[in-house]
Amino acid sequence: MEGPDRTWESPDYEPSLPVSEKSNPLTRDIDQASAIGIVRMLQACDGQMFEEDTAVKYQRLLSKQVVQTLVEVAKRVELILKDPQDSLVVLSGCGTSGRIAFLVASRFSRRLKDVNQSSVYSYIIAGGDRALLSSQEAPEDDAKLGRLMLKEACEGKKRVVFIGVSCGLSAPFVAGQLDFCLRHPEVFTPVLVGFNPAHQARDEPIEGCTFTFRSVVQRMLELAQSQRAFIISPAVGPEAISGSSRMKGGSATKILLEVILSTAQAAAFSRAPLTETVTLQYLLAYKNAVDVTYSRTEQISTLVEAAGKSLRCGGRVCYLGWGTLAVLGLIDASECNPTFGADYEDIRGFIAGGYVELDNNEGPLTSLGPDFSISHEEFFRSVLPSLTDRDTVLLLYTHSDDLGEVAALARRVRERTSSLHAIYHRGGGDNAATDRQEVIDNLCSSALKISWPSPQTRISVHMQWELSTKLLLNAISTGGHVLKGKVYRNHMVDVQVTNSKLYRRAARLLQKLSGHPKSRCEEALLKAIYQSEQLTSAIPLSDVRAHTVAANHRSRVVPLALILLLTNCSLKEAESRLEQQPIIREVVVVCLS
Ligand code: S6P
Repeated sequence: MEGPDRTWESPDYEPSLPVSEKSNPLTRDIDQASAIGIVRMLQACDGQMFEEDTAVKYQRLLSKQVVQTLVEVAKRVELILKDPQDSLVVLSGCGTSGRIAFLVASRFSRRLKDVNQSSVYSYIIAGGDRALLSSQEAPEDDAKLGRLMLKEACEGKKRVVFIGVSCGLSAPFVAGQLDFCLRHPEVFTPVLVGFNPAHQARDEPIEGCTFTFRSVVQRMLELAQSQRAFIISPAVGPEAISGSSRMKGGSATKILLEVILSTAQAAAFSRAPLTETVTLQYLLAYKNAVDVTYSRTEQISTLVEAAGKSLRCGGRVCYLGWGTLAVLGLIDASECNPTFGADYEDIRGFIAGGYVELDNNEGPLTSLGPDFSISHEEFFRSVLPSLTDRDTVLLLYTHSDDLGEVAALARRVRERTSSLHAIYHRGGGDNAATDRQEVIDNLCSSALKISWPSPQTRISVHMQWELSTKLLLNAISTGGHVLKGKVYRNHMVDVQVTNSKLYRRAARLLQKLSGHPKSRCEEALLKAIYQSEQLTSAIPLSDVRAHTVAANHRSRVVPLALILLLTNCSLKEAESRLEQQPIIREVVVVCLS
């Protein structure tokens, strides 16, 4: 059997880029693959998360040093769980990292409540709760905001374990928080979670600050020697779609945070030993979850095909879920806008019980607009009446959900579209097909049912189901958009340019695809952002923040800039080309040939 492809680990492979921004050699041709081909590529890519280190360059998820640090951090959390007075464990991040922080903090808070323990977990997401459900990329650049939100969350606390997540070791918001922790060592133990080696942390100046992400990491590395700060940054390999850290980055974040909190909680309340062996067993349980999920390649590809078909013909994909699986649906849907330039209606999530079930800090957000309507009732009211065969609906549930309710919902949806599918997880030994399950099966055109054996460790089987569901939904939304032509090779060509990281990524992509120098590519990007044939001196090249603010009101700026670069045409002509051929991949192919 062939060994894993380790091309990306070579020092000559895209040497100027950190791992999280490199393009993955495994998915170079994903844009031309069939649904099943896409799923196989994603499987290989996700498999890289658990590859062993070669002792040369990168720490990996299962590396001894990573496991050791996980144990040490869990011990700090254990201390807080045992003596929660005036103490807090804060999980924080931007975009997907903040959403996963929310998911994990909520789950573990609920667990504490169930055993009558005081709550110690809290989450912070850049941009506040609206960012749980929609793309809010600008606050990611705001280090001061990060610091203020952390300060507010920790008011009056005497001991705080702060876990800041930035997959790319790049978000100024998180750098600002870590810097704040480092300035107050009497209260804070800072922990950084990300997926690049420390020396690849971003070194770009941060507005209004004297530090960069990298300089913060350097300070942490010094303190790490005496265990006053911790860095957990294994490489998980480049993302399947370059830079799309919602995928492996999000999955690995979920794994690491859950392993820390699960082992800490087991140690605090069940006197379970907190050792490297136990921690490794937890990690391997997640590896198993990935393997079990991808053993259903054919069924996953049916779902990808259905999503692609709907998206291609202007239809929608709706995830209707229960409990935390529904939260994963909401998260996955929210990420399609910044990644693929998708409209909020293209892929939408709904959760039984709406905001009561979501249980977010700020409560119901429905007043913010139609994209914040998330309950099943809202789905019935605003989506169901216009649902047709062009649309795909996916039910997400487990055997502990109310199957009567699932069946009733399936019946109503089936009256409007035949593209109704289900993802259903059930526990070991529960193989009896209930009447209700049979009803659901008969209504659905496909049902991906996974029976999970009882886990060997204390890991909650629900957390494995969640990871499995995350992988499936990422495959469906990514695969669907690939089939729609939203990806060129393995690049997001219709990415939003709404923060400095995305702006830099867009400029790099233009250079790569057009072969033109950086200055010319930025010029084209700015023409597209400011809708201007001639750039005036009022638009200084260096003010990236102003550009990202302006880009907030524009769509398809990267495709436009690319056409400008490849054809040398006017902005007007480039726009008309895009009008005629909305499949961006096709436009790129034509221009390149
Ligand atoms: C990525 C996602 C983004 C990132 C966010 C934070 O697929 O759309 O919202 O999560 O930019 O990135 P990082 O590297 O700080 O975790």
